[in-house]
Amino acid sequence: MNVGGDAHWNRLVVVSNRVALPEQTATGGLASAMRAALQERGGLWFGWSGKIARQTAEQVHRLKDGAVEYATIDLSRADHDDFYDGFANRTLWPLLHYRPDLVDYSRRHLAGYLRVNSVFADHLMSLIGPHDLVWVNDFHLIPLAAMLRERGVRNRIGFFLHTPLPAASLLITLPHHRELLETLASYDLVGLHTARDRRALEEYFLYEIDATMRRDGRLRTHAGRIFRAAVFPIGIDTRQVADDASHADEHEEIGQLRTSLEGRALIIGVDRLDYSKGLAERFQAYARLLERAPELHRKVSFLQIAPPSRGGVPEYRQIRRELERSAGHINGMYAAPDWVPIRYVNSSFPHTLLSGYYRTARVGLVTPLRDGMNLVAKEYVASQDPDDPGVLVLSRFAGAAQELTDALLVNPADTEEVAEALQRALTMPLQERRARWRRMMDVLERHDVTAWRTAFLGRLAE
Ligand code: GDG
Repeated sequence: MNVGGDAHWNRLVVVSNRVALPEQTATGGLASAMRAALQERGGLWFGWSGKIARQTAEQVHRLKDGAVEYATIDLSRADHDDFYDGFANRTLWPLLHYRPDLVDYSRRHLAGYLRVNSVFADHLMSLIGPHDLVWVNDFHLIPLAAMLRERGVRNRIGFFLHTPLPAASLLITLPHHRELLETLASYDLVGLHTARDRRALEEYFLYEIDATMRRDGRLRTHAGRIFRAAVFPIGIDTRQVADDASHADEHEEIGQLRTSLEGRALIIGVDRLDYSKGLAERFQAYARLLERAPELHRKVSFLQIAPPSRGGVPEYRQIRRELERSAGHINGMYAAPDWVPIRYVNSSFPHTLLSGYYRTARVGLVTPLRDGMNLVAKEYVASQDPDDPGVLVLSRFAGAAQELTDALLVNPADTEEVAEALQRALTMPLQERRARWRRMMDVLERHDVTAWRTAFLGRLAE
């Protein structure tokens, strides 16, 4: 492929904390996007193997699959705990999701984060060819380009942040924020999901780092580094999701779900079990709906799929306990011998099944408190039956709300507003559902995941 008309850059090197190896099914949108980009032009995917070993990176595991090569390293227990559970998931994740109250900072975790990034840099150095285009993903690896530059790497290096980026006034609450965030200037291109995130980055560099904005829109730091921040909202494989959903009837499980509903309208939520997803608030809003609309009793069912994640972090264990209590409480209040208001499921399902579940649901309920994008919102829309589509109720604080303006947009903290939106969604006339769905589907067809990675790589190669 000739990205952005520049044939000079040939191989693609993708770096991310986790690598989806060929025999593993690429679960999230990110993994499948990266795999497709690598298959298209050939390249290397480097990252953590997902395994803990006696020592970090004792050896590099290499694997070749057609034009794509995989190189992964193990982490020691201490490095994993400080870097991944520690600084990435207990410091950066809550900070980037506007939760300074949950930020747990320690010098030890920061040191572990920098240590693992520098191990990544040491290994990558010898894997990168002079004409490779390097694409680093996500908040685990912010300082990687700076470390590669220190080691003499002069390739084009791009970075994509999959989370939101909060305002400078919040970013500065992180101890040593400058030491960390200024390293973003070592990339040539920093991609973000929304204009709000880009503004936050620019504001931070202009007012906290004394950078200047050049006439061509790039930022220049006082040290002379020049880089661009730009918006690339990630998309999904729209056609594939729609196709999977239209064949959903072939799966026994979809039939079983339909039968179990006995004609009730289904509301669905699908999220990693994470406090940023607003699940506790969502359960409250559903309870409020049942309270204010007794006529809906026995007529609706809410299915929340929430596969647990990051079990090594205490906040995640706590939210899990809280949700179990809340679901139990709501069912205890409203359930009847023949009706369970909330079906709360802590396991994960293959994508093909998920799209069938989405299609079965009259309402997609996606109410994160903050989300970089939120692919579930997009998958829900793409899975609908064009003749009888469901309604998306979407948080204003998901990046997806910038594009899916025909969803019913809500503030997830406003229980009353979410309950009202649910009620409206459940009673929305077919004509309005179709019109809203068509406009959202147009957006998803135009801006799918292929368009996303082509735009990012094109800009990087420019
Ligand atoms: C981060 C950012 C940003 C969910 N349950 C199952 C399952 N999933 C899949 C969904 C979807 C993906 O995982 C989740 O993506 P999201 O975007 O909703 O959320 P994060 O995991 O937090 O992703 C986010 C994203 O990166 C991309 O930039 O949008 O803002 O936080 O594709 O379908 N997949 C399978 N079984 C499940 O049970 N197979």
